Amino acid sequence: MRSAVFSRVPIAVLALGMAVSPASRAQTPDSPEAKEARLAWFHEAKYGLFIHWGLYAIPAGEWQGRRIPGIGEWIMFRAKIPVSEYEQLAKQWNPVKFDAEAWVQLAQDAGMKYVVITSKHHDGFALFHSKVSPFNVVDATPFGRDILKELADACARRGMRLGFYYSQAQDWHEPNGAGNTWDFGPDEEKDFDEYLRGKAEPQVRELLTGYGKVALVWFDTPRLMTPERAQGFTDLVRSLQPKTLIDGRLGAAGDYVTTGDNVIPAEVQSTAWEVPATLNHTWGYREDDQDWKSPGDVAFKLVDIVSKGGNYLLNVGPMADGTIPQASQDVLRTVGRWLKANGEAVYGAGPTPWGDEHGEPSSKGAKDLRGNPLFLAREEWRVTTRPGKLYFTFFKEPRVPFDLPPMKNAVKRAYRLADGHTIRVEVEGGRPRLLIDRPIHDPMATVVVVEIEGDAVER
Ligand code: JFZ
Repeated sequence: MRSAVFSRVPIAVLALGMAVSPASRAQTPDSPEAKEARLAWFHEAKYGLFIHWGLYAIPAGEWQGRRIPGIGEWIMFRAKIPVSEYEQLAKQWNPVKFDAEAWVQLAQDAGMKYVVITSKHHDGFALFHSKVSPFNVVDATPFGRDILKELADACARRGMRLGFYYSQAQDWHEPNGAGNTWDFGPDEEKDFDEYLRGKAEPQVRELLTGYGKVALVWFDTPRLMTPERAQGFTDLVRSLQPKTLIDGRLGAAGDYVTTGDNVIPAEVQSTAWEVPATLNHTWGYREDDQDWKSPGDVAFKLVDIVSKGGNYLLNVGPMADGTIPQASQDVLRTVGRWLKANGEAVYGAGPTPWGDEHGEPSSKGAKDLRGNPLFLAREEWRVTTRPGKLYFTFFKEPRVPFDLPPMKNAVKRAYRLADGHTIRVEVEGGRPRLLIDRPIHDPMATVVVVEIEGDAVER
């Protein structure tokens, strides 16, 4: 009998839905608890190294003597290069100076806590030994080494989290992949599911079964990605490595929001988010783009992003010989040295309890290029938090005395994070203010820690 009853019960229970014990619901990979558990390292890490590397590093922005404008990794698309010509680049691929240890060392020197590399970008070339497509670094090049294997081993040896960027939808090498209309015609007429079943899903399975622990999969440009197609990838990742994070560009909600390229929200965001950013104006290496962000700009953006609850995934585009441009290494190492002394204000830190310091919408209703209300950003200082501590990071000389934003909490003491130097606090009209020594200690950015009564700010 029970069974008969039982047969009705499951549907009823499912219908009731909520009858499932919280414990068992928490077990499902898509439960909020499981997601928060997956995100724990991400919230601690804050700062990662993005690596765009592939055949496009060979032309480096130029094709048949012509400079092809735009981001370097899109040269095949911008110059409408036929597959038959583009895949010849594989025969030239021989980055003999590639040293996975050196790359992970750079990430560590830079103060970065995770690395995400392009396992396959839109051009369809795999930087790993794929058994489902011969268009890969081991089978199609004189180099013949599995770059992701070497990087995964170096990351594992050094305790660095590794993630894989994978272009799940666009694949300009495949007749049924999205994006190559110059060889294969309009996407709408392609058998996209054949490409997903025949290449994309099997390659994601290879990445999640052959390269150790994968911290995250960074999907991108979700063209033609219906909820069903996206769910196929979600189920695949969850079934193979349940702890692996999925970014926000799969074509369905991932574990966190991915903003547009180099787009930093104006204010604090309540959900987990990450901004993918360039150090110059391209992801893949371009010989002619030497317009690098300054260390001060990178440090500001990092603290600005953390003060708004986000993560910063900052990119390098290695050259075809396997080395990372010295200029980008120098910027990253300079910020890394700053983080050695001031990392407490960044790693695992929470967003500002205030926000006025970020700026305000234009009072005159002015619009930005996208027609959104213009936001007048302020960049003098930012606040990040830990229980009982507020980290004020000054990027410009503050007005002194510096009035602390309104809070009910009493101030216990204040000091400079980098060297512990005491900062005098005075209370004027019930409002605590800091007598910060001038000029500020580190012109790139100086952090003053304010210890308060209580864990969190009470407004
Ligand atoms: C994509 C790629 O096309 C590009 O090559 C690079 O890998 C970058 C990280 O991601 O470019 C995008 C994708 C989405 C947006 C902008 C650029 N967007 O949502 O604004």
